[in-house]
Amino acid sequence: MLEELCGKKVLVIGAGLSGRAAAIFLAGKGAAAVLADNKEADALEGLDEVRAAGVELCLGGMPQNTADFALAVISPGVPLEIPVVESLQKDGVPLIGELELAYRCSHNPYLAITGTNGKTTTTTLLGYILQQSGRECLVGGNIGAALVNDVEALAQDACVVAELSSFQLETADTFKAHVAAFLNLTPDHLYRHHTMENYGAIKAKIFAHQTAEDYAVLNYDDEAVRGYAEGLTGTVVFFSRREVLPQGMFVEDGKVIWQWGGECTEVIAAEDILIKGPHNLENALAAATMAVLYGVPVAEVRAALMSFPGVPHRQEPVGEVNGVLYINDSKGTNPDSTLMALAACTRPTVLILGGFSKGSDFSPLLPLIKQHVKHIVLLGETAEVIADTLTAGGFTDFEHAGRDFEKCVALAAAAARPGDAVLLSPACASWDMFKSFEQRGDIFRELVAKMG
Ligand code: UMA
Repeated sequence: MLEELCGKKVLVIGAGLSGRAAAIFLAGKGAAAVLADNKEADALEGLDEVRAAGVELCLGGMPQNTADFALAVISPGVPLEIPVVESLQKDGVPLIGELELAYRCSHNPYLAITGTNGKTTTTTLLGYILQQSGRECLVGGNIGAALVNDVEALAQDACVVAELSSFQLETADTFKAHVAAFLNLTPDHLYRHHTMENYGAIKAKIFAHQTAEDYAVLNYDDEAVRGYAEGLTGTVVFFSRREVLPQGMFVEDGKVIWQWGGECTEVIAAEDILIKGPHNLENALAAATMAVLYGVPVAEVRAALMSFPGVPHRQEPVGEVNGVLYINDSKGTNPDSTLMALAACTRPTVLILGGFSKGSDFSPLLPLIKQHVKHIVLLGETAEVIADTLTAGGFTDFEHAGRDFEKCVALAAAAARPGDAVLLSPACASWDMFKSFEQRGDIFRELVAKMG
């Protein structure tokens, strides 16, 4: 593919992390790369590097004439229903995402993970298991690292561990994973995918093009995910936290068991896994299944599970001040993710909720809020919608912080008593006030450090 693109015009849509990497990569291969973004230069980062690579910029809007492009690479966060995509389609220009571009330039097998929640922890853990066992791998994708620039340089026996979002899978075409895992499916990104059926079907593309030598790893406990097993071309392997399975990875009497090919092996006692909580047990089961299928000996998987410390911004304790534990779960960007953080609460909790609106329904949070939460501070664009949901559900112990994050954290601290926790798990994306959930979590961490 790359030889064909040499000297040809390629359009890259979106000048974020993914688009900049794709444009620089394509320019390096001799293509005439044009990087387009709706934003103007002063609202964008990293343009010097892009210019230095010889990429042409088209800022403040998309190109009007698309007929002379040989290929278009669209960033994951850019919806497909925009005029420039329509124009490209009319002109017959192939459109792919950066994942597909990276895949077409790869020589190594992919171990890929999708699901609504737990992707980042599972991806990081799988990368950790492989590295601890001395296997080279590149960890990237939705986790915050474009893949395209690094895949070509990988050693022959290395693999790619990729966190994949529905946005990335939507524009995948020939992508195939040797081991692919689908962790769970709950409402998210419906403003873009419209229906759960569509959202689930896009995520299930992670199993596309697999053969019997490849593995499709599915969460048996998630009915929707389990349903995708039927008709898959890869070898189906289930993991389960709740049920003893005839084959696969499961928990029995507090022990994680791997039952495969007529052999039964105890992997680890569940309590010896360092990351805690029911959802983390599921993440550990998924990562362990993938590692074992990729050939990592069970003893090495066990050692890694005993020492993996977890991931920043996912239920990350960031400090204890005046007996109050502050927990950064900024990656709680949808109600289901926040539910998991609430399920892991062990102290009376002051909760920070709210952010960019994805049209979510917050009512499923109510039962666990009533169980664990003493007070809520509401933040950002979705504050009113959440307030209405809480009031309708009979929970009125909340207050508003507007769009002032510092005030929000101060209000939460003021409402907490020694022995309590303050949990930042907003159930919303961060984009109404922050660049990313990482930035939101980092600022939270800094504000807590200042209190101490
Ligand atoms: N843009 C346009 N026109 C549009 C929409 C956007 O020009 O109609 C431009 C924006 O002005 C902006 C650029 O597109 O400059 C942003 O592109 P992007 O949203 O794809 O962001 P990137 O920085 O390229 O990051 C993307 C992923 N972002 C999204 O999917 C929203 C990152 O996932 C990923 O880490 C990165 O590529 C590398 O692969 C982040 C994410 O929030 C973590 N993912 C969602 C999630 O986890 O819930 C799916």
